[in-house]
Amino acid sequence: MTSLRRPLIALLVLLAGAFAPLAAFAHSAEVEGIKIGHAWAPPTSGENAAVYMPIVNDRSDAVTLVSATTPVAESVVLRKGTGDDAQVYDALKLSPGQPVSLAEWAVHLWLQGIDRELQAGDRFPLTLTFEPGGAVELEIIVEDSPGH
Ligand SMILES: [Cu+2]
Repeated sequence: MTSLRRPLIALLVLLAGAFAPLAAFAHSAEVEGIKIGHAWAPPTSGENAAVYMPIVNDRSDAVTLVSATTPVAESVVLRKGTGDDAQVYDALKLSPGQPVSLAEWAVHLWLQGIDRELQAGDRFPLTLTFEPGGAVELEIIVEDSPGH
């Protein structure tokens, strides 16, 4: 039976290799019932960048997004609006069962003091902390428009 098993093992190794990059590039996540979908950022060569994603709090209690950090920027704030009209927030409350879009037209993450150019296809880590819920690390995809 060895002759049959060997191809099977070879196939499994191939499959594992094919799926490994997907796992490494996971950019949606869940922590304690807080679900985060496709997280992305438009390309920029400036010092600031927006990060967008949908979040749904599937818990029975409200949670608050209290902080966001990334090694590519000095600081991350929550922002609504653009330019001089923009308002900045320290935290974002997420009511139970209510989907929230961190989007251009709504409150979104605003990275300040970026240390590199963000080009389409780049990826960078970003950690969100919820109370209650804890911290979750995401991989943000840099793309011109959300991929899916
Ligand atoms: Cu996605």
